[in-house]
Amino acid sequence: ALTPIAPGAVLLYGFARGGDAALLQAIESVLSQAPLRHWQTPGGYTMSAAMSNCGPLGWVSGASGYRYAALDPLSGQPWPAMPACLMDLARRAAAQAGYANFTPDACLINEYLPGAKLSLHQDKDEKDLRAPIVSLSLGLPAVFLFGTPSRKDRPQRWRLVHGDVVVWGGPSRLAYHGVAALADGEHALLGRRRLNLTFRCVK
Ligand code: MD5
Ligand code: FE
Repeated sequence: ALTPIAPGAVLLYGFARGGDAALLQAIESVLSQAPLRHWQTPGGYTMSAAMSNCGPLGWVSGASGYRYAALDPLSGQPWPAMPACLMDLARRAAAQAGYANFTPDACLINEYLPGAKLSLHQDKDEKDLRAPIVSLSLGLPAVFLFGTPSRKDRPQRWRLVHGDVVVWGGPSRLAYHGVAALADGEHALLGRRRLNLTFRCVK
């Protein structure tokens, strides 16, 4: 089902549920090469979600700020290549939402354990803001907070479950958003965690 949740934002409910085992295997292979880690924010806090990346560019954070980098600061090596099944999923989801020829050059992998959250923020460090961001949710359900381009507006709450894909484009691309603290639970494939992958056109 294709559910519009805001102007430019489309929820593809269960879009990735069929191929989940293969997707997870590809993700675990990436994470064996570039392990999940907790970045420091520029303000000196440790993020509660753990992160890694695949593809040409990866999102990194530290005392000097946020940026996209071609090398993993932990290893000094390029990020692992984006597995074909992940690229293909992102492209098919974008096309279904009306964005033909989506070719992401970055895939950020976020891992949430119970209690982990992501504070309200905008994603605006990508060069071409006309390209959407495609996000894939796996594992435990999360409450996604979805506001507007104005921080003052109170966010709506959407429950995202295993296999859901959201395409954030148009006016939603610059909406404030976040993830509420993850509730404890057990997922058959992922155990006590949630993974979220975001596919982005950065350069
Ligand atoms: C997550 N990740 O569930 C979310 C899903 C991040 C992040 O926010 O930056 O890693 S991505 C949701 C998103 C992306 C771009 C725009 C909007 C939402 N939006 O307009 O609400 O880990
Ligand atoms: Fe974000």
